[in-house]
Amino acid sequence: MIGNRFYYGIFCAICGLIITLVLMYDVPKFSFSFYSSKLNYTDNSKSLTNNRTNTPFVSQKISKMFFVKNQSVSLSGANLTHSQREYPGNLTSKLNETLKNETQRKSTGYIADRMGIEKKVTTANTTDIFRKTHFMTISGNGRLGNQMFEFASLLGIADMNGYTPFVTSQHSLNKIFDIPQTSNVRMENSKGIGETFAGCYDKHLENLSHQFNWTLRGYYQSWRYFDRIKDKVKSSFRFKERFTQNANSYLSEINLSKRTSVGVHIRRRDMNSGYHLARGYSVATVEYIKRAVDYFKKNVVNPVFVVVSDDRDWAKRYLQDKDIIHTRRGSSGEDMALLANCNHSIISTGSYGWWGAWLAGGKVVYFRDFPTPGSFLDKRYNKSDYYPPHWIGMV
Ligand SMILES: *[C@@H]1O[C@H](CO)[C@@H](O)[C@H](O)[C@H]1NC(C)=O
Ligand SMILES: *[C@@H]1O[C@H](CO)[C@@H](O)[C@H](O)[C@H]1NC(C)=O
Ligand SMILES: *[C@@H]1O[C@H](CO)[C@@H](O)[C@H](O)[C@H]1NC(C)=O
Ligand SMILES: *[C@@H]1O[C@H](CO)[C@@H](O)[C@H](O)[C@H]1NC(C)=O
Ligand SMILES: *[C@@H]1O[C@H](CO)[C@@H](O)[C@H](O)[C@H]1NC(C)=O
Ligand SMILES: *[C@@H]1O[C@H](CO)[C@@H](O)[C@H](O)[C@H]1NC(C)=O
Ligand SMILES: *[C@@H]1O[C@H](CO)[C@@H](O)[C@H](O)[C@H]1NC(C)=O
Ligand SMILES: *[C@@H]1O[C@H](CO)[C@@H](O)[C@H](O)[C@H]1NC(C)=O
Ligand SMILES: *[C@@H]1O[C@H](CO)[C@@H](O)[C@H](O)[C@H]1NC(C)=O
Ligand SMILES: *[C@@H]1O[C@H](CO)[C@@H](O)[C@H](O)[C@H]1NC(C)=O
Ligand SMILES: *[C@@H]1O[C@H](CO)[C@@H](O)[C@H](O)[C@H]1NC(C)=O
Ligand SMILES: CC(=O)N[C@H]1CO[C@H](CO)[C@@H](O)[C@@H]1O
Repeated sequence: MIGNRFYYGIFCAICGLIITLVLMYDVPKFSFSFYSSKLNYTDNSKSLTNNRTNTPFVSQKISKMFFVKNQSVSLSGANLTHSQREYPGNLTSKLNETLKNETQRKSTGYIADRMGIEKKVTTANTTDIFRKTHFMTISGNGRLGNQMFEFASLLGIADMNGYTPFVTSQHSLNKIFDIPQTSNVRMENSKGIGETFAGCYDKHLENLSHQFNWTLRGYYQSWRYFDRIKDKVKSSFRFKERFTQNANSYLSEINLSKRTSVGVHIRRRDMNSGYHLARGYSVATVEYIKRAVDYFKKNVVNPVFVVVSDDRDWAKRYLQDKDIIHTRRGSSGEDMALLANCNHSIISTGSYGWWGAWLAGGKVVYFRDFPTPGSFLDKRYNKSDYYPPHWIGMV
């Protein structure tokens, strides 16, 4: 009997030890690796969770988020119940809400690799993983000013949706700037998306489905797309060395020391054709430019006006003043760098001047009759979306 009790005791002790070991090892980890091997994921797949008992994970190969069990997943307080498989949409919309809250962003979670080995992480990792599988780019419409709007809005729209924005190294913006978001990533599963109107902020773009990579195919001419990341936009328009050098050497050549420079962009040629005028493009009047010049003479110290125009003869004929300098003709990149280097701006019509003024960053006076009130184009522009509120409209 004593022998039996002894063996029974040893048996219980061994059982207890096994149970303890199993519990210590953490059963869900086991079930995780079981499910994941069944589903045959790639080695770089990662598990993503803020609780050891929940084991959703991302497979980078197929870039979808899966949950291996029917579980209630608590991502910083947002509960989701998952069936066996879950595609990114529902989860990422929760993540989106979650990650935009700074308090929650700091909360911690767990990330597990394929073998179920978990590391404590901040939810920032969730964003990292999302960004590595969700890309957004632009198709590239129009010339420099248009493309700058497209790119700036790309940065903004990507930011709102948690995507990674990029342009290719062949994109024509890269002829003038060294765009930091340059990548030759080949998007799979890319879908094109437009906008309601070129000059109206389109709220739909704040909330794109996370099931696709996106190619933005519109013009997106509104400061509202990128206002909240304007510093990033500004630093992304990094002029190639030679444009900055040209602009600087020109500005020192004309010796503006101790003067406040006001870039004046006058666009006339293409805008002044019957077709364009009929659609609502307009050309700034001499009266408007003189009024804008007067404004700066009254409001800034010792201004000098640096005129960039596609119609220099017109500008020289109508704008004669000791404080007005008519620049030599430069390339679109050189002129943009010059305008961007001025302290303040006067713009006429079109997106090119708009961008010169935006980059310059000082006071801006714009021609309020662009687009022509009541015209076809005017109906497609919401002026309060197009012109930043602190810019000063005049006619
Ligand atoms: C698992 O993946 C490997 C490599 O991708 C593939 O060769 C194999 O057929 C897959 N097995 C199953 C069961 O899907
Ligand atoms: C993880 O889940 C368990 C049970 O569902 C719960 O008791 C625990 O508080 C959770 N831990 C965290 C960090 O959320
Ligand atoms: C999440 O689920 C848990 C358990 O079911 C529950 O106690 C908690 O209140 C839920 N939280 C939210 C925000 O719904
Ligand atoms: C998961 O949950 C759903 C509904 O809650 C249920 O219909 C389904 O059978 C469950 N699946 C598994 C594998 O438990
Ligand atoms: C989100 O969940 C609902 C209900 O579970 C499902 O019908 C829907 O397809 C899911 N959406 C996505 C994008 O996965
Ligand atoms: C993403 O977050 C924004 C702002 O918090 C919200 O308006 C939008 O609906 C969210 N998108 C999704 C898909 O939930
Ligand atoms: C952010 O999350 C914290 C913690 O869940 C919550 O207390 C706070 O109200 C949230 N703030 C906003 C602006 O949603
Ligand atoms: C986006 O493209 C990448 C390839 O660069 C791919 O791995 C990923 O699955 C795609 N994302 C979506 C959401 O389809
Ligand atoms: C975001 O999109 C989803 C699905 O398309 C929709 O259900 C939701 O209402 C949208 N949210 C906003 C804030 O537009
Ligand atoms: C530039 O102009 C200032 C006065 O406007 C003058 O004092 C200075 O000598 C000039 N510099 C050059 C290099 O011409
Ligand atoms: C004008 O711009 C130049 C070059 O960016 C800068 O050095 C100077 O301080 C600015 N002057 C004023 C009055 O803002
Ligand atoms: C697994 C992983 O990528 N963990 C990283 C999560 O983010 C923190 C902070 O950025 C890093 O220290 C971890 O290495």
